[in-house]
Amino acid sequence: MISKEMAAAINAQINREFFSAYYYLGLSAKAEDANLKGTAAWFLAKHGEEMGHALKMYHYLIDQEAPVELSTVDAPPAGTQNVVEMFESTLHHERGVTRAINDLVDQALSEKDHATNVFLQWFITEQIEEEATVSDILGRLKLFGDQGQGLLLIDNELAQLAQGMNTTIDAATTGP
Ligand code: OFO
Repeated sequence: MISKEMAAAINAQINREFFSAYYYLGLSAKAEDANLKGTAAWFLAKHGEEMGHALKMYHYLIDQEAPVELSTVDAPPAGTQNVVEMFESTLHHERGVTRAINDLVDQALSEKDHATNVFLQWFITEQIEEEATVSDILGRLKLFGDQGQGLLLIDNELAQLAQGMNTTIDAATTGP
């Protein structure tokens, strides 16, 4: 059993994870609109990953017999973005999520809630990987150009990356 405060903080994070999923679905739609099929597939795979993260937390609350409180998910930002802006906003977004996960760990540690601390370590590692991947894509876009053949090359790479992404993350359990 975890504290009411810890459960509330995890419920808030569930909302952020669903927002992340929605955010990436919005970017996928923008990429579709720009005929960037690989980029759209990559953001759609991100959408699936974020849904998995939300469900992982959902199942953790259930396992801990803590109440699940679902709340309204904000709409993703409207408007058009070029592909560099899409990945810049993704990096900015993920850095915000990393701060939120770090705050959750701080809270678990301050409550001496070892179970939640251990549970959250998976998310800490995931955030490191996500930020690194997005930085890498952004670096390549800036290096090879976000237009013409360079963009086509990166779009094809993103299509391949999307195929390898673990969108079937084991969301039905709290384990890694
Ligand atoms: Fe939920 O993994 Fe990043 O946002």
